[in-house]
Amino acid sequence: MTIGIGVIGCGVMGADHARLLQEGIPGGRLVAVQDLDPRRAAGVAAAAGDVRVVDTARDLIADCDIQAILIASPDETHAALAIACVEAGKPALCEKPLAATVEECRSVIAAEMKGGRRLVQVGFMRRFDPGYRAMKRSLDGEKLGRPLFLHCVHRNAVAPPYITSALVVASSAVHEIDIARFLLGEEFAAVTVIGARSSRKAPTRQPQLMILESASGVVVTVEAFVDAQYGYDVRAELVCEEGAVSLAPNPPVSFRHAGRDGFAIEADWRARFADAYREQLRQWVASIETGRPVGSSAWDGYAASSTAAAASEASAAGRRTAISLGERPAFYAD
Ligand code: ISE
Repeated sequence: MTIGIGVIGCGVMGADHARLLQEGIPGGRLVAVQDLDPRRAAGVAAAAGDVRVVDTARDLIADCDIQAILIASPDETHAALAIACVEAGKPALCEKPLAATVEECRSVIAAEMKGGRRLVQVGFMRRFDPGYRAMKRSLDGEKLGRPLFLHCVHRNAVAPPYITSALVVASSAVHEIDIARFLLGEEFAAVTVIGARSSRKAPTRQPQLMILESASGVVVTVEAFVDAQYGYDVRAELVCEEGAVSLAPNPPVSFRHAGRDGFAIEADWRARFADAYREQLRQWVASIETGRPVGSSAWDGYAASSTAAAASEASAAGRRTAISLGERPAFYAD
C-alpha cells in the first residue's frame, strides 16, 4: 500500500521534505501541501509535480487521500497540529521542536497516551545520520569502555534575527541534547550555560557554551555559535575509558588545490544532513507500515525541550540548574 503524505508548512524545511518525497521515498507519495501563504504552497506543489494545495492545515489532516502528515509549520503551531493528527488517528512526523513550550509538549504526550497509540515522531534527524549511528554502534560494542565526555560543536553560518542569544540553545543546541540522550541512553540531571563575548560580526548575539551532566555522571559540552560565517559545522567527540570516537567530516571527497588540502564545508544543515533527512523519511514511512515507531518519540521531544528550557533558565540565572523530567511512562519505553 502506498501511504499518501501531506506537508503542512512550505518554508525552508517543508520545501526540503517535499523535494525529498518527490525524489522518491519507498512506500510513500506526496499528495498535498499547505501553507498560510498560498503562493508559497503553490510554488512547492508545482516543483513537486502532481501535488494538490489544500487551504488549511485542518483540511489537510482530514483529507481522505492523506494517511500521514509532516508538520513543518512554525514552532508555535506544532503542538496543536500534532494533537489534531493524533485525534484523527494519523501518524505525524513533526519538525523539531515538538512544541514551543514544555507545557505544550506535555499536552501532546497526554493526547497520544489517551489515544493509546504512538503516532508522533519528532524530526531529530541526526538519529538517522550514518556518523552518529556508527558512533552509537561503537559505544554499544563496549570496546571503548564507559563514556566520560561528549564534546560537541554546532556552528551555523547565519541565523535569522529572531534567533536571540537565548534561542541559540533552544533552536540549535537542542539537536545535541537529543543526540546525546540517544548516544548515552540516559537523561540529564543538571545544566550550566556560559555566554562568550559576541562576535563583532553579530554584536547582538552571544555564542553559548552548554555543559550538561548526565544522570550517571557523563559530561557533555556543546559550543553553540550561530554566526560562524564560514559555513555549517557540526562536530562530536565521545571520550570513553579506553578510547574515543569522533564524527569524521561529512563530505565524501577531499580536495588538494591551490596549495591546500581539505574538505568543502556545507552551507547549512540540509546539505550536511541530507542522508539523515532521507533516511528519516524512509524509516518513518516504513514504520507506518509495520506499526513499530522509530526515531524520537513525543517523550524524546519533551525531554529535549525540557532540558533546553532548563538551559535557558541556567543561562538567565548564571548558575547550574537541576533538570527534572519526571518518570518516563512505560508507553514510551524503547
Ligand atoms: C535550524 O533551525 C535547524 O533545524 C538545524 O537542524 C540546526 O542545525 C540549526 O542550528 C537550526 O538553526
